[in-house]
Amino acid sequence: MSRVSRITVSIEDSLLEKFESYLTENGFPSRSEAVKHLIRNLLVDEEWKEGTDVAASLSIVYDHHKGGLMESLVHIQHNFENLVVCSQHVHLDHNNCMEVLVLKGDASDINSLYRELKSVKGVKHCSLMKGTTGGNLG
Ligand code: NI
Repeated sequence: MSRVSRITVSIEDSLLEKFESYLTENGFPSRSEAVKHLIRNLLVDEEWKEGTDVAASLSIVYDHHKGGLMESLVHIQHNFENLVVCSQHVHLDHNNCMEVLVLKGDASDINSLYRELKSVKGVKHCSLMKGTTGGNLG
């Protein structure tokens, strides 16, 4: 287990009040846990700027009756086959399907895959959840 340091931060009262509200609304047990959460989010944002080894999940919702749509989505995924760790297809109802992809690799490649998938005609929703492999977060 890594050593823990105690730090002191000077902060304006008005900003601290907003931070305390954030803690309460988001259920953090302490200021320390909230600060660690925010720092890790910031570090993950930085990982996506440098971008050599990141992880993400991407979800797509579409109507599988649309002609050529599924073929286009599969074709694009095959062009980025090195990024796709796994995928899951869920039949949401009679018409709509959801695909969830777990991705790992270069951030710019993952962003390219996201851009291509969300722009396919007939895709109802496509979202990218930027994550991390966790290796750089201690
Ligand atoms: Ni389906």
